[in-house]
Amino acid sequence: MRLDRRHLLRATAATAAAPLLAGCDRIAADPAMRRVLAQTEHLTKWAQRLIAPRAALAREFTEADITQAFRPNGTTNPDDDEYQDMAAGGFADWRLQVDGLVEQPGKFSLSDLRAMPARTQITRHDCVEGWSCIAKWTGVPLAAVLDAARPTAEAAFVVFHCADPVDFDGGRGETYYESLDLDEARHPQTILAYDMNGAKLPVRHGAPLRLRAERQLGYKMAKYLMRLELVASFAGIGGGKGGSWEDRGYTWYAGI
Ligand SMILES: Nc1nc2c(c(=O)[nH]1)N[C@H]1C(S)=C(S)[C@@H](COP(=O)(O)O)O[C@H]1N2
Ligand SMILES: [Mo]
Repeated sequence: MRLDRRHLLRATAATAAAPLLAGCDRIAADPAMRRVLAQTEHLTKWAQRLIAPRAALAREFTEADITQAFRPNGTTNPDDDEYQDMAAGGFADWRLQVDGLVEQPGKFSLSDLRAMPARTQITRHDCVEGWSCIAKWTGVPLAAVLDAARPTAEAAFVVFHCADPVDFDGGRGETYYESLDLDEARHPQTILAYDMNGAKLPVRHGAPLRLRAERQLGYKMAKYLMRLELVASFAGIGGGKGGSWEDRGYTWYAGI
């Protein structure tokens, strides 16, 4: 029997996505929903890795497909003094810190990142709230940044630390964070984007740098990046589930 990728994905996506239209906050609070998400996660990850090679590309679109008013979501202007100061200075003082389980920790300015290899992709962003938008993203492949930092043999995940304080569902002084495993981090369409639709990334969409991981749901795509931390596990980071939304019940593997 030939496995039909579309069918399987549609089946798993339907289970995972249908009840999610209710919106981010309510789902996270519902224990039944948490169980559904936990069960579906294993099926989705298993199905995707079985039928789609890990290197498979997410669909790319044309300029004509770009959504005119891309919807901003979650934080749209971080409520943080340090961030506001950097924004006022055009992010000249902003640096991306890369540390944790790496041989070469370091800091990258925007011009450092712009001098590295670049990739442009027109892709669709899917939020679990039930909306999608298409945009053109340009940035440095995360693989290139990892090559510069040289993760150690123990490193298994990249944790993305953001500037914005979490203000949903009991955020207690934490800032937004997310994570990917190293396979997903090194996927060719996983980029740290500094441009959107041919212009500087606007603040509402994550200036000066945001993650694009095109085979994952919207909440994985951390905006307002400040620090990449290479880790062996999520223990001791936030609630220990690998992301601010994961700590509130969302699945860590958010493949689409
Ligand atoms: N730092 C940070 N990143 C974030 C969020 C957030 O609130 N803070 N929201 C996530 C969610 S749920 C979505 S759908 C997308 C929204 O990206 P956009 O504002 O460019 O549409 O960002 C994701 N990344
Ligand atoms: Mo989202």
